[in-house]
Amino acid sequence: MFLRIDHVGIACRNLEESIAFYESAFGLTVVSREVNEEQGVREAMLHVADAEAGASYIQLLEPLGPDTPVGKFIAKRGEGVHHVGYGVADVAKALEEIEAKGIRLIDRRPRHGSMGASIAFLHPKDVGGVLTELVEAPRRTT
Ligand code: V0V
Ligand code: CO
Repeated sequence: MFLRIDHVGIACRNLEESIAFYESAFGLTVVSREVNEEQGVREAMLHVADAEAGASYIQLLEPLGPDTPVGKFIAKRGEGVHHVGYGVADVAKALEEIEAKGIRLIDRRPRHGSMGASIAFLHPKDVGGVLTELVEAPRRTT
């Protein structure tokens, strides 16, 4: 069902400071910056590697406020790994298959994600404490 790890999401208090760290420590490059009001985040994607199954990224996430998923996460647990995003070919189909296994979905239908992707989250309580995201990259136009 999973094609690759698309990204690992990391909660941080200050996006610009975290970007500067990843650039200087690991030489990663920012390929996208977006504000996603629906998800309550200001985020940046840093490219890690390209593979046949697609690219992989680190996603740095700064909360837009305390009453957002990432804001609540940082208040409870501090900065750190927030979620794992797996690449899938078809999010809607993957959601159906996963729900049939009795795993709780946070999103019953795909939402707008970074860089034009369709995304959906699974509840961490049903995935061993790991917030899990499905990512369907936009179709290539070239
Ligand atoms: C919360 N919990 C987590 C967690 N966040 N466990 C593991 N990983 C996380 N990231 C635990 C928390 O410790 C509590 O456990 C329990 O879940 C309930 O948490 P809460 O603080 O009371 O918060 P809720 O229930 O209001 O919300 C938790 C959920 C929420 C996971 C439902 O954060 C959510 O809907 N997340 C999905 C959307 C999201 O995260 N968006 C930001 C990334 P205890 O203490 O009761 O044991 S946006 C993104 O990735 C984009 C745009 C992209 O990739 O393109
Ligand atoms: Co994500």
